[in-house]
Amino acid sequence: TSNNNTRMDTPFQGHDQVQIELMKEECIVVDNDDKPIRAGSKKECHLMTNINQGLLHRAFSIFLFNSEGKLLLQQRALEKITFPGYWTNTVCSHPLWMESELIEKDAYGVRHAAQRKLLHELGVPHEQAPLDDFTFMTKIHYLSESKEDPQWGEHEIDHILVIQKDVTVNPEPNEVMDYKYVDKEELTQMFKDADENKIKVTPWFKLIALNHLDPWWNNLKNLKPLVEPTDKIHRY
Ligand code: DMA
Ligand code: MN
Repeated sequence: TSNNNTRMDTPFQGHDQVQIELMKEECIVVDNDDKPIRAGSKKECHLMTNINQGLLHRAFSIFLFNSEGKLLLQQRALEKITFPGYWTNTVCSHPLWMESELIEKDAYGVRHAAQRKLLHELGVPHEQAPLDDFTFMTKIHYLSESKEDPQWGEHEIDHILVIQKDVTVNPEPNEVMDYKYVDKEELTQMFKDADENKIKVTPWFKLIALNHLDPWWNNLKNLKPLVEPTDKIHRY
């Protein structure tokens, strides 16, 4: 009906109601140096019309390894508005415009958000992923349109977190349709399959995996020397 603004809102046409609701979340709009400017809705931050005018927000990407050194991947649910059905790193999301997730010191804000989303997307309880077990590694700035619905996309400064921990996984089906642990060879094979259009892999996961992942994966027990200063931002 005409007073149901959500249904009438064209960029949401054909999308999942739960995911539409989540577009009300308040993301952190940042400048090119990752300094917070203001809150911006997830909807505002992910519409290509705004992104093409330079709108940029803060994100995080978790790379969780088990004690055998295998990397936990997820396949995004078909309900996701951006990159549905794509394989990606353990969890990707956004710290929100709230006091606890805005704290910059020791990447506390993004680590706190990481705990929140590990629970929401994969059902990993907080005590299995303690704040102190996440290592902030570096920041990545990139822009990418979602091919499935090109009205939507990503333009982020992505804070990368690595954690090695055995966890119990219980996925939320509205977020995650599948998950698996991979070793390096299996991951290489996945990128080959993606090149042959047999599977889809998110653009940010691919660029992080190809440009940054190896040294981290080789040094899971000694990540500290590989941590980059917070003012270093890799631009892609
Ligand atoms: C956004 O991921 C974050 C990155 C690093 C691309 P997402 O679309 O999975 O976010 P959310 O789970 O909050 O919808
Ligand atoms: Mn985003």
